[in-house]
Amino acid sequence: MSETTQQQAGRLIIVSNRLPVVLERKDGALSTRPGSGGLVTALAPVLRDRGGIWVGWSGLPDSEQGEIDDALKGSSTSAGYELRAVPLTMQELDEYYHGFANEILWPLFHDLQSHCHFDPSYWEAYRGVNRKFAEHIHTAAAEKDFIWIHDYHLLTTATELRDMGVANSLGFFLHIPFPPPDIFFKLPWRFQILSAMLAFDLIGFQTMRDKRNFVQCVRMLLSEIAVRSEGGFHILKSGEREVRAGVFPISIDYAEFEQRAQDKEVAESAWYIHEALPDRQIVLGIDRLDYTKGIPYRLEAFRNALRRHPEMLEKITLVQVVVPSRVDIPKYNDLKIEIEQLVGEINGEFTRSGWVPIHYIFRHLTRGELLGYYRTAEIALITPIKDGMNLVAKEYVACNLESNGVLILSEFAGAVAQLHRDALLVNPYDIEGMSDALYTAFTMTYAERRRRMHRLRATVRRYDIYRWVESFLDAAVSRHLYDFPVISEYIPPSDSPDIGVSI
Ligand code: GDG
Repeated sequence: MSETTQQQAGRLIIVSNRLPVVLERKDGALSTRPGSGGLVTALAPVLRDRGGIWVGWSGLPDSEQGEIDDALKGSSTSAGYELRAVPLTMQELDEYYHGFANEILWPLFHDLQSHCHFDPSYWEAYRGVNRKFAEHIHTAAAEKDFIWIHDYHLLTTATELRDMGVANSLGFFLHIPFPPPDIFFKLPWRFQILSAMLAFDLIGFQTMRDKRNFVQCVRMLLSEIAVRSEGGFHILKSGEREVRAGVFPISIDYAEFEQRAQDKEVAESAWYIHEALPDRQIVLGIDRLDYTKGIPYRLEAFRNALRRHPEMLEKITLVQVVVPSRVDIPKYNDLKIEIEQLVGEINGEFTRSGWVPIHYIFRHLTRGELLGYYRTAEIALITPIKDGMNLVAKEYVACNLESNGVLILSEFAGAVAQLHRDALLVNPYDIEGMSDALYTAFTMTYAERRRRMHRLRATVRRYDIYRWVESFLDAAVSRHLYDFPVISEYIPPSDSPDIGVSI
């Protein structure tokens, strides 16, 4: 963080749906272990240095608050910042989290309105839980603290805070896409959500596309708001209040991934994977079980490539890891059945003695295993139908120490805005196009792979998670207009996507 920012700032209060620790009950007693992930890694040093609090749900519904607070005390001390739990009942969890957040906002913001379940009771619960979060923040915050709220679960928290008289500077970052007006307007509570968002002071999006969609929605739905653009931001003015909207593409701790990829454990795991799958290229897909990740289309594309390019038979294996997620929601279980059926069909059609085309893994990998796959795979096939950013793409690049990998990336992942020059881009609905990209990757020369991967690695190294945190905080606290590299919007080419190999 810049010196000016540090001088002007109070503490930092981070708010997210979940706390960055995992609470577990063993033999009746609660224990905690640190959570993982780039966000915690990047924010922890800032929280420690500057002093701060992380507010979020503990992960255990219907728990006794005193017991949770006691369990969190130890973690707060070892983390060097305070953890404060917002208690949620099972009913709140069902209606606010599974319901409004994951059966309405998640599908709608990923352009899948047909997956939405617009149950009015979900809205009441969402408002109620956002109010509850606001009450806990209100109790925790002092006058000069900067409050940074994360993600779609908490879109209406700022307006609740303002209603309670909280005048602190409030930042918000949306990790998922923001949809265009014709989709956003399907939301029965579109007016309330959009107006509530204007109670923040700074709103960060992953891409220019998301920011543009948001600004268009404001222009069309809230015509009394004056909008101007200045120094990379859109500034939305309502009376005396100004809200700034900017673009801050999230990233990873590049140095940590690169370092960890060299560990003995990872090297061994990579060696075992190659031993088990000798003389062939490994194509890697890693996704949470989610319909936005485009897994069935990807499997169809792999089948199409095997049918059209017999020289790939026995020379390529797709390792598809699906990490269990939201399995209580029926749509997710349907997706699991669909994936497993397709894997069965494809393996049934092509398997030969000694070669199974798809290795399907349905479980959470350890970090060592995950990095082992990143290091080993010659091709990463990342084809979400829509994705805020997609960190798997960046992690693969950081772990590709030999610079021999090819990144095949969806045009609709946020990461495309930064990686489009050197990845092979695909439309995730275009089965033949993805199959062509697979063949292009399969036959790409080492020199070409190296050239592309070098540039990809340089980009991810330069714009890492630390730069992301710093840019957002600098913009929010010192009201710098913009210090993130200006990122152009990715617009698909008018002919077919560039999957050709440049000379
Ligand atoms: C949301 C937005 C945005 C995955 N499998 C395993 C595992 N992972 C880790 C990866 C990566 C993370 O999970 C997945 O991050 P993504 O960005 O790909 O996707 P979402 O979970 O949907 O995240 C997304 C992100 O927020 C950040 O703003 O990019 O667009 O949807 O870090 O490494 N980790 C381990 N085992 C696994 O099996 N250990």
